[in-house]
Amino acid sequence: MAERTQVAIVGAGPAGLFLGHLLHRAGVDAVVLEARSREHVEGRIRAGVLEQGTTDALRDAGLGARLEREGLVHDGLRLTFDGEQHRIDLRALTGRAVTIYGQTEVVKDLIAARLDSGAPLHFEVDDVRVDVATPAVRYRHAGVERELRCDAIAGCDGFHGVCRAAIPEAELATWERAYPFAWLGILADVAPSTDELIYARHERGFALHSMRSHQRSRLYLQVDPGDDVERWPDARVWEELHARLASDGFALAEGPVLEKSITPMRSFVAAPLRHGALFLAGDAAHIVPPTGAKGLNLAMADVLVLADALIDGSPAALDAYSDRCLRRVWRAQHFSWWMTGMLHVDPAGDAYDAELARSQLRYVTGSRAAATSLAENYVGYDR
Ligand code: RFL
Ligand code: PHB
Repeated sequence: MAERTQVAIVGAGPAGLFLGHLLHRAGVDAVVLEARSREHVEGRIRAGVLEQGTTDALRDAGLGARLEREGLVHDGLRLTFDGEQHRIDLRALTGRAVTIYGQTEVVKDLIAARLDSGAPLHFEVDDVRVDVATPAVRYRHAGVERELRCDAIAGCDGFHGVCRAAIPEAELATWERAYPFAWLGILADVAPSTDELIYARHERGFALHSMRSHQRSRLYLQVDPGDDVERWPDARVWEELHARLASDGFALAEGPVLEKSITPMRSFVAAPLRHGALFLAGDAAHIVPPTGAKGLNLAMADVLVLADALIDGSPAALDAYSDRCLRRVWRAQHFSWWMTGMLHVDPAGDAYDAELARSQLRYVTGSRAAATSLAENYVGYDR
């Protein structure tokens, strides 16, 4: 069966769904194709921090109602090291703040908006094949072979998707960094023990206290990349969190663990983001380690630029897409790599590495200039 649309969007993560939403509002037809089920996509626990630019964009696109009610606005964050907690006042240093609102909630809002609008969104599609020359996307849905002809293909299918692989290797430059650690994350049914996120560096490794609401805490621990959740029973996770987050006056409350998983950490960039009629956006084109809370925000920023280019439709606008995104992408790459190095313990590192990290932490918490640099990157730097 053959269909036609203006933009074929592969992937219903935040990038694909937000792009579909922006195009629909501008009267551009698109079909969103997603490999997984709606339940799976809505249940995946991932990012939690939205930059002000991201929340502004969601509001401008008519998606602000629940975000406004349930999002937690944070004017600062905490850095704990050597058993002391320090505050970075994001608002005072930059005039901006971040909002804690789970990626799952963003995705639920976007799916609800798309289904309400009646615009096409197909879950559980199989065997997606991208034909950049025609251009078309071929796939199977409910056992039926389909062809979607289009003017443009948006590759929003994440790091493990098929779109990036449709670009000939010789046409794509890639940059990559692997890290000798991973994050074990838990979602706990307990009120957060802190009113702002705590990023901690401890000699036993990194820890992060984040949250999803006034009742739900999200916490992370640096673990070995080869580690297994089976080796991390709840009691061991809490013991390690107590040790690494410890500081004067801070007490960590425990609660039932609702979810536990291990995520590897990687930095990756592929460029250019355009190959003929195919445009890559979000994790399909670039990955950052989560320490800087940038991945979701970068995906949303790409898509804002891509939607404008596709709506404009001129060769100049489409040509400018890749370079316009890559400036921000590389700033976020550097910031995420830098935060990761400062806050984690490299198992192959030595005492010299540890002293450099501690010195850097003293500098960013002691110097207004250094704190401002961290803060302006954390809230989102887009120039
Ligand atoms: P996604 O979310 O991976 O969505 C891609 C979608 O494409 C589908 N797909 C396909 N569909 C059709 N055909 C195929 N062949 C397909 N192959 C794949 C997938 O099923 C999926 O639905 O990419 P997108 O939209 O680019 O969004 C990127 C973000 O998800 C990601 O950058 C963030 O989650 C990263 N991240 C964080 N980002 C932040 O901005 N702030 C944070 O605080 C933050 N914390 C995190 C994070 C990521 C984490 N993990 C699990 C990697 C914390 C963690 C632990
Ligand atoms: C989260 O709440 O999941 C989270 C917060 C900050 C990060 C990464 C993840 O840097």
